[in-house]
Amino acid sequence: MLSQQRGGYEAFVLALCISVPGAASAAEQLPYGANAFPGIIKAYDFDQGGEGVAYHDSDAVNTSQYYRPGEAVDIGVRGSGSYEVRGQPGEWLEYTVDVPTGGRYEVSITYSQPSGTAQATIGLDGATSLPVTLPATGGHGTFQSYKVPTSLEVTPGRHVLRFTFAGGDVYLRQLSSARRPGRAFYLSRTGAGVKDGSSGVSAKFLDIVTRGGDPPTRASWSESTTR
Ligand SMILES: [Ca+2]
Ligand SMILES: [Ca+2]
Repeated sequence: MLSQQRGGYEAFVLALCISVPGAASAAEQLPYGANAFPGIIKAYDFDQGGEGVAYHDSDAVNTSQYYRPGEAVDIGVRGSGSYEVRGQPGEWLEYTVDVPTGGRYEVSITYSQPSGTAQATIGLDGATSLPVTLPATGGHGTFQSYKVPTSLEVTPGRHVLRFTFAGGDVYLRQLSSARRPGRAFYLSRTGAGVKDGSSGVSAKFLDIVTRGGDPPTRASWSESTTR
């Protein structure tokens, strides 16, 4: 009888441990906003999960204390009243993105950069890393949209998009995406890829070179403007 009671107690304690969300486990990365391709991703709608999981910030506080004051990411407001993330080189933000329809997507970045150029990278699922050079906008309160020259090939399903502040003094307001028309798959001796047929004679070809693994863990991207 005693052993039965003890067994019941242990089972009860075990059930308690199981039912406590997140007990003694690493922070889980979860979406904050309903981000999707195509669509607009507000910079401040980065994922939940905190430092090192959903973002990297150089200190532990949101110095401006806007919108999500409990996070370390620095969210401020300039100009028209829309919030922006104020980045420093090395900091990054991740966004869980749902993609109902796969395809090739153009990504545009709305940002401000007072003077000189800024650098950023856009990553997808820890693999793709597109370097981006952002022209100056003339002031932190002057925001512009810049279309990333290389499109992203995105499969249907859930992905994680990473924006990294790589250089400059960027205030990031949003990322927007639009699906490109006229795409077609091709196979060649050098690999499989996607042909963008929407730009006529100067059609660009995107070669995807996978580096092993199933599914591939990393990919490098190269473009040429001739067949
Ligand atoms: Ca910061
Ligand atoms: Ca901070």
